[in-house]
Amino acid sequence: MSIQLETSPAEHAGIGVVKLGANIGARIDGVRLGGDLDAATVADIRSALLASKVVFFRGQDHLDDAGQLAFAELLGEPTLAHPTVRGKDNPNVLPIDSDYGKANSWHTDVTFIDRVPAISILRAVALPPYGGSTVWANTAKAYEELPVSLKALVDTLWAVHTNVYDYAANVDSTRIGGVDVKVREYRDEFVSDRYETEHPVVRVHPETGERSLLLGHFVKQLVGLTSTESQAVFQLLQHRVTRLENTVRWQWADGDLAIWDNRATQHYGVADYDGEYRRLHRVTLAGTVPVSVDGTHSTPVTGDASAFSPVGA
Ligand SMILES: O=C(O)CCC(=O)C(=O)O
Ligand SMILES: [Fe+2]
Repeated sequence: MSIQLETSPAEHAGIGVVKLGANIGARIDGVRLGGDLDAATVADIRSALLASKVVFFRGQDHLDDAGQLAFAELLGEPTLAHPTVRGKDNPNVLPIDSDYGKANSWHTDVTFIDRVPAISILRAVALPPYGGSTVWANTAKAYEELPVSLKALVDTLWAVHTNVYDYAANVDSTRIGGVDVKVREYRDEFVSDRYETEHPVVRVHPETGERSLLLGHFVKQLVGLTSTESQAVFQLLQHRVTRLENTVRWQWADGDLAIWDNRATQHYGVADYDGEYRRLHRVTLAGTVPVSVDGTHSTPVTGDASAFSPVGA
C-alpha cells in the first residue's frame, strides 16, 4: 500500500511550496522576505498566492514595519492603514492589537468601500502563549462547489456592505477591566466615517478570472430581499464558505508572515487566548473595484475611499 504525503514539498519554479490542504493554503520555505527580493521570486510568490489563496512564511524575524512595507511594495501598491483607523507608528501599517479588538468573525478585509484591497500581508509581532490562530476560507472554491441552481441565484445577487455593521454581535464578552475603553475607542474610530458600497455577491477575479463569493461580516443586506430573507440567504452562503474542508488554520509562531488574496478569501482570528496580549501588523495592497459576472462594477453608496487607496492595477 502506498501512502501519499499531503505535505510533501513541491518545487514551485524555484521556491519551496508545501501544500497544507486540498482547497486552500501553502507554506513557502527558503525565502528571506524584504525589499531586495528578486523579481523572479516575487513572481513565484504571486503565483503560489493565486493558486493557494493564502501563503505562510516562517523565520522572518528580521522584518520590522519598514521591511514588511518594502516587501509589500514589490507585490503592489500599499494602501493607508485603514479607511478610518489611523496607523499608529506608520501610516501604511495597521496594528491588529488585542487590547483594541479581536477580529473573531468571518470577513474579507475592507469590503465596505469600492476598491477592496487585493492582498493583505500580516506579520506576527507579539503572540499569546496559547491560542490566537487565524483561519482562512477559499471563497472561489465555495462558489465553484455550489449547485447550478444556487449559482444561478447568486450570479445576479448584490449586497450592501458597511463599516457600521452590528458590532454588538461580535463583542467578546470575556473582556475585562480597562480594556473595554480601548475597544470602544477603536470602534468609535472604526465608524468615524460611514462607508457603504454595493458589491456583486459573485465577483470575477481580475487576475485569475475565477468567480468567488464576496460576503463576510460587513454585509448589511442583500439587495431586493427583506432582512429576514437576506439573513437566511447570507447564512446559507457563508456556511458554504466556512465549511471546514474549505479552510486552513495557522498557529502563529514568532517570525511568521501570512499573505492572502483578499479577492478570494475570508478569514477569522480565533479569540481563544483569554486576556493574553496579541499583536500582528498588517499591510494591505490596493485593489480594483469588483466586477460582477455580467461586467458591472461595484458602486459606492456612501463615503469616498480615494484617500485610502488608488484603484489598484
Ligand atoms: O487577528 C487575526 O488573526 C486576524 C486579523 C484580521 O482580520 C486582519 O489582519 O485582517
Ligand atoms: Fe481581517
